[in-house]
Amino acid sequence: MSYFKPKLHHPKLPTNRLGFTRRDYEGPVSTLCAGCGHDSISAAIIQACFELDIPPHKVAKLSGIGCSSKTPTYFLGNSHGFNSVHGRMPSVLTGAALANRDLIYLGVSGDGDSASIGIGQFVHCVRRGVNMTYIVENNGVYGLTKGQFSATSDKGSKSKRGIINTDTPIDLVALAMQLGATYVARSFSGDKAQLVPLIKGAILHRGAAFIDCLSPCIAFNNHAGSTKSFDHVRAHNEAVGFLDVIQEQDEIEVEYQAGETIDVEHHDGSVLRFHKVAETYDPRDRVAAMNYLETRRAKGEIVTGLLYVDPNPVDLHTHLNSVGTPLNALGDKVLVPGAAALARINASLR
Ligand SMILES: Cc1ncc(C[n+]2csc(CCOP(=O)(O)OP(=O)(O)O)c2C)c(N)n1
Ligand code: SF4
Ligand SMILES: [Mg+2]
Repeated sequence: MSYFKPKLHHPKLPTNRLGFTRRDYEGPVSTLCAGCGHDSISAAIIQACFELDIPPHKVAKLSGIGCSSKTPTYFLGNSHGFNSVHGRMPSVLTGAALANRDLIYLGVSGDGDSASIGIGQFVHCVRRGVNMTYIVENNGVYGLTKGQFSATSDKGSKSKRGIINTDTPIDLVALAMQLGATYVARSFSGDKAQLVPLIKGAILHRGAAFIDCLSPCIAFNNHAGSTKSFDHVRAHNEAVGFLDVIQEQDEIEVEYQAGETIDVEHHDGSVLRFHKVAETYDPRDRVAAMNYLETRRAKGEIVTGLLYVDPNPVDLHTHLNSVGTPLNALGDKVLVPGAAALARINASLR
């Protein structure tokens, strides 16, 4: 059950360029456990959409099943939404994106939803280059079904009941890079300053954007011995850099030395400005990024930030040369071209 918030708010709340307040991007009150990392990710999505001046009706949020997949109910209450079947969000999102390229597609999933039952759906959606922002709220357990290990649980990590996981984990970030995602990031629900710009950059990116967001489950995976607890992630978090998303109307206030930053320009004039922390890190170099990830992972570090970006992404619509107009806006003339056109097509195939 969801609880609705009162509509009244302070008349002086800041508004964005569309005249909307941050509250216009919220949804009903969350029913997740108080302190769940997933709620912080919802807050970051709200902030990102507010700051990007996105018209709420231009967003479609899609999810599978799980506590993480419940969260789209709690943000963007004025947007389109589809809560699908466990592990099946990617195919529903792909279909929706093909039918209407004018919407912003936001896929929200869990580590169980995407790395366990939905792994087949995940890999094909990413490798096809669907233009989307795909966020996995990764807590290393099946939270909704009370704490079983998921496919992202680290080998050697301990469950709340004291069982040691013996399986090798799936690293969704490494997989997404290998599969050709053109924007890949990892973040932490407890680091909103890092997460909000990463979500903004993903939304502006015209290709398959994937964010693996560590999001501790306080009910079933926040104990000593877990590698997805708040304490463990804070202690092992190694950021490769931090990101500023600069839109045309933004003023750039701070000057940086050449070599410290890398700019990635988007088709719409916005710029992703990557400030290096790891000196030699270049998020445009996929092979080096994969190597860096593996090297650091072997040392027990959790690498976060913008890990890889292709400045010139090519998406599924381009691959398929699909029609630019949303299918529901095509008139009868295009959809029912008549017997002569059909005869021409048939003749060309003989
Ligand atoms: C086909 C199917 N199999 C199993 C389930 C039971 N189930 C519901 S949620 C879930 C796991 C959710 O884990 P995750 O995606 O990590 O989300 P979290 O709750 O941890 O955020 C499972 C196994 C289901 N609903 N449907
Ligand atoms: S069970 Fe875990 S994942 Fe689910 S709402 Fe509670 S803290 Fe969040
Ligand atoms: Mg989970």
